[in-house]
Amino acid sequence: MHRYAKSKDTKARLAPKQKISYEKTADPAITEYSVKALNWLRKAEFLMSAPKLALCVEDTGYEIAFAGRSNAGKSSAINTLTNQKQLARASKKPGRTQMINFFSLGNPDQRLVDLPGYGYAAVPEEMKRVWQKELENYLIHRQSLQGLVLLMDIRHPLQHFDTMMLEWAHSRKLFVHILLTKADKMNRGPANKVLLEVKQSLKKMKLNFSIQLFSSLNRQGLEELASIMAGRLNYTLEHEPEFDLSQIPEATIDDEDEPDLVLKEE
Ligand SMILES: Nc1nc2c(ncn2[C@@H]2O[C@H](COP(=O)(O)OP(=O)(O)O)[C@@H](O)[C@H]2O)c(=O)[nH]1
Ligand SMILES: [Mg+2]
Repeated sequence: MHRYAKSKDTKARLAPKQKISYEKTADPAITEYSVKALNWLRKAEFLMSAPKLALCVEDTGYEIAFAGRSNAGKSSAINTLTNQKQLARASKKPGRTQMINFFSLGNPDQRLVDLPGYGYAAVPEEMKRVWQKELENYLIHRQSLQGLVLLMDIRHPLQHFDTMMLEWAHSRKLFVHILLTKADKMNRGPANKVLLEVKQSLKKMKLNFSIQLFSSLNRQGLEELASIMAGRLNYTLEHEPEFDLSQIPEATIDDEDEPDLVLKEE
């Protein structure tokens, strides 16, 4: 037998034993900026709900909109990000959030926006058509829109509407940051595998968007998201008081979701 043609078994036995380190390493996402950004995001207050673009708050300053299929976790993510249980009214009934909801961040010129979910099968056809038109109107004409956070349930990423939205955002040169939500529903290995697969699909589609794992349940990915939000909304550290991350109380969300109801893609 050739000396290099060893069986897999032999190779494994001859491989140097890897040392596994259990030392805690600091999460690189937790920076002074992210901690202060989280503190700032806690100032979120409900501004208003608009059924259509014409009735939205004045189109000045900066805003970031949360988009995704119904039940993807948009409202929960906004609640977690702002550390307010009820701010965006995470709903157990998918399709209920049919308004464009605005939240100010201590200043009406810096806002988060909870968009109506797209693609929910149980909404009557006519209503769906009207809503899609309004969503499109908002996305095309909103001057203060600095970008989108596109949320996809980690168990069902890149469905038809998601891909449409991503390609459309790319064609309009709109910034997009993708969240694979409910990451707590999977173990770390499989979750990272999905993350890699989605990254590869995006690359194939020539979509150069940032992406991360996120969970409102255990707050995974919170600091990373906070930093990105603050950066896009032009938040700066000047005149910010000292802040201690450990003083943020644990956020809680409604227990389990109802996945079967929303998996139907038309
Ligand atoms: N396990 C888990 N469930 C979540 C998470 N985020 C949201 N959910 C649940 O998913 C359902 C839909 O969430 P919601 O925020 O209302 O979604 P939206 O329709 O996109 O606004 C609710 O039952 C939430 O409790 C998460 O990170 N982990
Ligand atoms: Mg919602």
